[in-house]
Amino acid sequence: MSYSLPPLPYAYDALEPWYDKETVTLHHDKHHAGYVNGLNAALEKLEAARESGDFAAAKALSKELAFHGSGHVLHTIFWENMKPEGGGKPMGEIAVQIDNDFGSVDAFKKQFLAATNSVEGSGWGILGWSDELGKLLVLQSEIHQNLAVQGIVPLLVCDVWEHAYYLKYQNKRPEWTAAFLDNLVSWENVNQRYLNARCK
Ligand code: MN3
Repeated sequence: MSYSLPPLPYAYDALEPWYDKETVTLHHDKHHAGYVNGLNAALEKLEAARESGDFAAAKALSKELAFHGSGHVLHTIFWENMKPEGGGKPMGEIAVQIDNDFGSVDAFKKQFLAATNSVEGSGWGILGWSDELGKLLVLQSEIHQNLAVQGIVPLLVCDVWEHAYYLKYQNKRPEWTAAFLDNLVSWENVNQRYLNARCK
């Protein structure tokens, strides 16, 4: 089985003016597609290794799997996390849990933006649910997979690789992350992901 690039859940220009059509098009059709292709290539090479019994490349292929697999997963969540006319306040059960774990929506937003804006190099800001810890956590991710707390289920992810914002926002990463949170986030999607992730 191989994976394919999921279509965007809205038109390429649907997130204007906060997220421009040119960036969305390149980001989805080229960058996200690259991670899908990389994931499929890693899985094919691992299958070939199992067939031949030659695992000389196991270390490199494991890294490829983590990088491209995480890239595909995070981008899939990222597109679904946004909608036209998004932003506003968290709603539903996620709003209650944010109050429990961060004290207030405002405190959560400040922490999320501070963490996301200070990612070293390429990476992501992530709001995730840990069923083991019974808690929401704000995390940074370097590239796609480093600095994770194991077992976390990403609910809200903000891409801060330069390809995600540089055409429109240039070096002003905080303007991109503020636009994402204030004008693009679909809290309905984040809340549904929280409900799906929460088992205990
Ligand atoms: Mn990206």
